[in-house]
This record gives sequence, C-alpha cells and structure tokens, in this order.
Amino acid sequence: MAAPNESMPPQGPVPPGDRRSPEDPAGSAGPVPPAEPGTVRGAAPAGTPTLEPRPIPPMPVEPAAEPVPLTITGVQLFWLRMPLVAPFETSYGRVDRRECLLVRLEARHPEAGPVEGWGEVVADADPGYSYETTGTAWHVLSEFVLPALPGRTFETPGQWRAAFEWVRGHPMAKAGVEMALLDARSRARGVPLWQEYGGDPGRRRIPVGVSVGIQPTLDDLLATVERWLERGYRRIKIKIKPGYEVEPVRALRERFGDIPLMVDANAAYTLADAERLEALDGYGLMMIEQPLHEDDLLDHALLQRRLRTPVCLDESVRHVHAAREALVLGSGRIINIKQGRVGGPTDARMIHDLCRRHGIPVWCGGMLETGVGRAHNIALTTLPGFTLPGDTSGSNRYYHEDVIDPPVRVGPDGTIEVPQEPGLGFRVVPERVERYTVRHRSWRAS
Ligand code: SMG
Ligand code: MG
Repeated sequence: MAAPNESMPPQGPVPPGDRRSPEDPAGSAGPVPPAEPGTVRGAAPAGTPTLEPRPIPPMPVEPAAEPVPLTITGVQLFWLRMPLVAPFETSYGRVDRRECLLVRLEARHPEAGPVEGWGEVVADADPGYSYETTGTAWHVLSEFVLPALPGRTFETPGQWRAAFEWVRGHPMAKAGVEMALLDARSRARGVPLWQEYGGDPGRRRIPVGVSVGIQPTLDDLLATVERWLERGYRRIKIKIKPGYEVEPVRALRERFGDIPLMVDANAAYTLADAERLEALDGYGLMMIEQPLHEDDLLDHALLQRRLRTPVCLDESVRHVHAAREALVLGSGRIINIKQGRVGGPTDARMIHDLCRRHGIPVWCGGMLETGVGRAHNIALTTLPGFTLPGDTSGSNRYYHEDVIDPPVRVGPDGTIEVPQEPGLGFRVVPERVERYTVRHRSWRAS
C-alpha cells in the first residue's frame, strides 16, 4: 500500500464548526454555526433554487392476484420487421419500419388444459427512445430468461416477477413475458384480459388520441391533423423539438381552435430553453410531455414551477421508484404509463395506483405496437386512473396489415371497444407473424 502523502490535508470527517479546508487550512474564515437538522451544509450561491419539502408517499403494494397454476411447456420468440404506412419522426430521429419482439408462451393449466399467451417487447431497433433495443431484449430474453421458463409453474404474476427480479433493468424485455403470462392466465380462467389487469368493468370503450410526428412543413402538419380529427380522435399530440414548437402550436390553434392538444419533446430541451417552453403557456395545451433529460427529475421540478401548463413524464418514469420520486419533487402533474417502459403490467398498475392515490392523472402511452401490444394497452387503459385519452390508435395508424384479426379499430367517436372474450380479444394470425419474422427461436420442456 502506498504511504500516506504528508502534503495531503487530513482526511475524515470535519468536526462541527471547524472550517479548515485545503484552500483555507487555518480556518481563517471563522467557525460555522452548526447546521439546522435536516439541512445540507454547504454554501449555496445566491439565487440557488430550492424545492419545498413534500410528504413522501408509501410505496404501492403489489396487487393481489388469484392463483392460476400455469406450467410453461414452450416459449417462442419472434423478431418482427414491419413497414410503417408513413415514416414517424421525433426529436431524436425518424423511422420507417418497426422492429419488435413477440413472445408466445405455451402453458398447461390443470383444468383448462393447454393455453397460449402473447406479449410484445416494445423496444425500438435503435437506442433513441431508451437504452433498450430489439437486440438487447433478444439477448437478455434468449440468454437469461426464456431458457429458464419451460417446466416452471407460475401461479401469479408476482411469482414470475420474483423469479426474474434478479435481472436488473431491461424493463421492456421483461414486460413482454409478463404480458404473455397475463394473456395465458385470462385464457385459462376464461375471463377477458382487462380483468387480469384489474380494470373497471364499467369501461366498455376507451377514448383515444393520436401521436403526430414532426412534419416537413406546417401545411403537412395541418393536413395530417385534420385527417385524424375527421376520424374522431379525441386528442392530438404533436412531436416537438427546439425551434419547432411555438409555430406548429400556433398554426394548429389558428386552424382548429380549441381542440384537445398536447406536445411531446422526447427529452430534447434543457432548463436553459425554459423560455421557449414558457412561450407555449399561452396556448392552453393539455400538457408538455417529457421536455427535459430522462434522468433529470430535479430540473423537471424546477421547470414545472415556471409553467402553467402541466408537465407530463414519459421517459423519466422507468419504474415505480421514479414515479414516487417525481411525486415528491413535483416533477410533473401527469404521468404517461407505458407497460413496456416500466417493466410490465404489474409495475404499470402499481404506478397507476400510486398516482391515483395522489391525484395524478395517468394515460397509456404507445410504442407503435403491433396488435398484440395494442390489445394489452387497451386492457391496461380500463384501470380507473386512466382519465386522459392515450396513444393507442387504430392498427391502420401505422400498419397496412396488423398481425391480429380483426385490427384495432377506432370508432367515429374516438373510442376503442374493450374486448370481452378471454385472451387478447383479437386472433394472432400465424401466417402474418411468419411473414414479418426475420429471426425466431423456441424453447421447450425437455
Ligand atoms: O404508439 O402511437 C404510438 C406512438 C406514440 O408518440 C408516441 N410514442 O415518446 O410517447 C413517445 C413516443 C415513443 C415512441 S417513438 C418511436
Ligand atoms: Mg413520449
């Protein structure tokens, strides 16, 4: 071990009132009065913002689920590549096809016999939205999760979560499997999928909005929005980026008046751009979604205090812990819940429960899902705290041909019917899955 360097200042805790430091070894600035309990010692430069203390809500508990013993007999993983009807552009890039994974579980129930279950891994091909990609999910699932499933019995989603809690992160990968498990449970029990999600039986239809990508010109934007409004969508969300925010919003307000309108920045701004975002305050937006860096709940809290428009968090809420921190800090007034982003249906429900208890409205986000993910999102949206229209558009918003039949359809009143039959409520068409599959692997009980 190296000998201590005698020229170094003494290490270790500084006694209260001792103001010696490497810069001021004599402590000539004089003694410092003891810190107030609960405060952090350290000089804050004048003008440093502070946040008022707020109560810390307890962690929501995992919802109870009826035991339904399902023994996994086989697993299939499909990597799909599906062309989009039109390119979709956000502040971080443009895509013209969707690459996602579908998980198919085969399971056996003591009374119901063999059942299948489908789930979707919503990660993108590139790490623009989050660090997870189709490729990382393929790796984590095929190396660590799926080979361990055949032969195992799960009675509840909680047992599945406990078994794979050791896998850190990778929420989208894990969510795809939990979705498939919920689908299989609902088929084994003979109940609609929304019941597995703990939904409200009174919600027979869910109101939905549409997400509009960045358009080449304002005329294109106006024409696109007009088309979606004509089809009944209940709210319009447009993607923004620095320099493309006030103008498109002003143009939409001038043309369409008081429509339910919001914007999504996908983390493209910093607090230094606050004035641009303040300029949106006069346009009566429902919310500004994820304006700042995904890991910066503090700056979101400071920004929210400068805006009248509610801030909505998307990328920042990757788990229930972040949701709880955001509530305490006041980092936003609305949360977008994506079951993929937060680790699965159970985690989505826990965030919903937490927000509901604390008066934070939530809505269901989208990741350009195929019909499999869409069916799960419809079921999730039946929970009572989903009080704002989500991004679950009809299948034809992105695809000429979906992998499910019938496709998800949005009625002229901007709502989607909640299926009442067991399972997804839509048939997954094997030939279509095959048509778009570029990679496939399967595991069976030996
Ligand atoms: O499913 O209609 C959809 C997409 C909605 O805008 C949407 N999603 O940040 O909320 C979001 C984006 C993330 C996906 S962009 C590839
Ligand atoms: Mg978003």
